[in-house]
Amino acid sequence: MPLDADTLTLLVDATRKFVTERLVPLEAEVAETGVIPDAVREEMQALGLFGLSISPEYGGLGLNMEEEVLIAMELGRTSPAFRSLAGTNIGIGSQAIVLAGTDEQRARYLPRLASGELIGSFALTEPEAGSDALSLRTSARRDGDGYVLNGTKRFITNAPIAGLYTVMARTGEGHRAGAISCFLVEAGTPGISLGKPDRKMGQAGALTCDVVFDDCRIPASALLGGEEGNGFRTAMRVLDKGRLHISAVCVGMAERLIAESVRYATERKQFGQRIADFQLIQAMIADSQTEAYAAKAMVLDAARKRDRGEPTTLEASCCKLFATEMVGRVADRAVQIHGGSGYISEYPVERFYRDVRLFRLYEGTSQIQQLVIARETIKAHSA
Ligand code: COS
Repeated sequence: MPLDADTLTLLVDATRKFVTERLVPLEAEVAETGVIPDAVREEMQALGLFGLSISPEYGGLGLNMEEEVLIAMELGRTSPAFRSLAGTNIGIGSQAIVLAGTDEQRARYLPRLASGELIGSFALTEPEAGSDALSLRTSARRDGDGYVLNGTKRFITNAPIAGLYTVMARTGEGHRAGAISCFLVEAGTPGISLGKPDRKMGQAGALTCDVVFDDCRIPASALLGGEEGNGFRTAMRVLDKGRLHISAVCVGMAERLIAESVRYATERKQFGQRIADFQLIQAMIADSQTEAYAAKAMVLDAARKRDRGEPTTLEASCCKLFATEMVGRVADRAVQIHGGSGYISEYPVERFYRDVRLFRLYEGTSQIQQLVIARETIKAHSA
């Protein structure tokens, strides 16, 4: 059930105000310390940001995809670490439960994920299984009335603060989807240990680390949906939504970078005039604006299609490929427009330039999106 137009406008405006007045002033501090203050998390909880798309039945706001991407665009206008904290709970940190959980699993976890009391994380990637996710090695061995997990997960977003890990693990042999199952593993279960926080190029404050399972015993009730063999397909469906959400974040970030570029170009004077008056600067602004608009139109179109219940694997990958590459170009132009000032940390574009690099890597690299797009296109034309 979509929100009425007034409520949606109120929510978008409230998010924009929160981003502008509360988060933007904290960007430099979070980049420096790598820590998002607890008070900010509480304010994000109060705004409902942890439960945007989770059903009201479980305490969320129940936004459809079009509404969610509009909010994600607003959150994209600041350091990605803030979005990462809340966005994981409505995306890859909860979607497997939403899509394939039992009623009991939904009732147990979704209300606390929606409120932000519980932080979720998605544990698919491994040291030897990145793009080739099907080759993951973490095993879940049936043992008595439960399973025993062994293996290492890598670059797991929010793992250092997560209360719940959605873990894809092998319950069968071979490079095939039916060999992978999905488990809901609670933090603090004996046999889980965390690696050191990853030191990254950017996105300070968005926490990632290894999660290691060493004879970690979990109950049979941790098996998602109560059925083995659906873990990989569920993970792919989770990513179909996640890729659209990330694309929306890229649109917001591009709009912020354009705003920063215009601000600088209208203040900075060279050769006796504002650099915004030079056509070569204007060309960069025009290219960035055009590309951001194209990405926005794509994301909204794909989100509406998803809301109509149509398959959007192809569209999600098209959006992820275009929007993440687009924001990389926009960030590059933003630095160029700032000249030498764009290379020093006093201006946010230096930080955003590093932050946006991750968008082309996580939730599937650009090359994986190309592969999915080509496969889906060839399939559609061969049908
Ligand atoms: N929705 C539902 N099911 C899907 C799907 C989707 N979007 N994509 C694939 N599947 C299913 C396939 O239908 C197939 O099922 P069957 O075995 O029943 O036929 C199964 O999953 C295996 O898919 P496929 O044959 O395409 O597997 P491949 O190993 O060839 O390729 C890719 C899968 C490369 C697309 C996948 O591994 C991938 O997305 N890798 C990137 C992983 C990633 O994004 N990591 C980021 C970590 S999370 S931050």
